[in-house]
Amino acid sequence: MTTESFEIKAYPEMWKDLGMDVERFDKMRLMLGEIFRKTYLSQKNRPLKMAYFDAMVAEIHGGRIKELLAAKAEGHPVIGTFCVYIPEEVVLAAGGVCVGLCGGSQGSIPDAEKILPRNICPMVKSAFGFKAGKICPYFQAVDFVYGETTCDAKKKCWEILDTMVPTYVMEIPQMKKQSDRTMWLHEVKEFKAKVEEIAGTTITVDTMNAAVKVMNGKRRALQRLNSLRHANPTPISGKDVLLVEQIAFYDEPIRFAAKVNELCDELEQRIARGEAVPSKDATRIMVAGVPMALPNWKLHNLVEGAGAVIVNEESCIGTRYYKDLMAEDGADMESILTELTKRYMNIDCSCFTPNDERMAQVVKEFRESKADGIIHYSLQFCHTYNIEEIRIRETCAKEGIPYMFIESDYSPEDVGQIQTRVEAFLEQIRG
Ligand code: BJ8
Repeated sequence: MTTESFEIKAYPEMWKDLGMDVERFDKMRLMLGEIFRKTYLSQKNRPLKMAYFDAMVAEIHGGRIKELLAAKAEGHPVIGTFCVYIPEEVVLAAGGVCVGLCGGSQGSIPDAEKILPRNICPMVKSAFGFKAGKICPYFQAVDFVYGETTCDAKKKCWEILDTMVPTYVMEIPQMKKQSDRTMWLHEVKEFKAKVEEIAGTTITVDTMNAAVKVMNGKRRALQRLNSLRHANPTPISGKDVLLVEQIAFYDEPIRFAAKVNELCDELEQRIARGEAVPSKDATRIMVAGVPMALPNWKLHNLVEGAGAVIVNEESCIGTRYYKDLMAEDGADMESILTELTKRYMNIDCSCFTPNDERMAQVVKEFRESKADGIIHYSLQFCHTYNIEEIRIRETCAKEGIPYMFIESDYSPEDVGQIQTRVEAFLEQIRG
């Protein structure tokens, strides 16, 4: 696929059947295609195996939606989620399909602001706006959505979202005491019961063990990709890895893992040849903080546009999603669910207090990725990440890690200002 021939495919008939605002959505499709061409296809020396992920973008509003609709037609529930705390293993074990519905686009925010307050996190507004404006085929295709009680913006939005699409909510503990762990196990059991009820099936030890293997396989492939990009020089751009990580949230997991592994095979060959992206002496940056939902490529584009390369995402689009696996081949449902709750309780989201594990994890990932500096990225009005930034900053100061904090949203208005700050930060690192 050449830069000129790339387009995000249109499926107006299917969109109409899904009850979407077709005319408006088609304009968004064209804009996304244009941004993708400029941001991604203009890169030099991309791995050939990125072709699959480019094709996933070309079919983002069609091919994958058709697969979801086919799964539904065969009686498999399609469940939308917004947080890596929702246990995908349980959905897979019930024969269901999980899709991440987080919003990373400015285009849907005006739809949300007609209903929600303006001064809340853009990720929440973007996701909500996609449903309110009927401009997301994934939102239209899901049978129901599962929210969670991580942050205040999300948990109060679910009440409003429920008037548009059936919305269930899972309570996520805010601390990690034994009583919180007990409560979380109870929540996971309730989640399982709800998924079974909707899927009209009973999850067995065998189906659960099989689902755990699928998810472990997917997470292992992402771990492998992340450790290969840690090579110095790095064989792949941060933008490309971010795209793969974003596609992880809507692709079919077995196929996705196979394609990530094919990409990794190519990266191993590049490393052996000493091939560098973008150049051998590029400054290496690790990004930490809030996840970047598709198509939020703003920070990566600015950092890599300034000649640096991003070598790690310590966030839920990155390592927080795949750093932990689960024990396989559990003997009975109780022990499998206990293992599952343990795995998920390792996710060090800033919604927890205290969250000391995250400080240690940030330093660990900085060292492993051989980064030269950390940019902590947060979204406007995200209180938990914006406040936790203080502790990350102090940790970096103590460890002697060059550090910068960026708080942004999805609008293009602060691009110039962030660019200036990123360039100054890179200068400071380079000395
Ligand atoms: S486990 S990070 S995916 S909640 S940025 S919506 S916290 S106001 S994204 Fe997250 Fe789950 Fe935590 Fe991960 Fe709220 Fe903050 Fe917005 Fe956020």
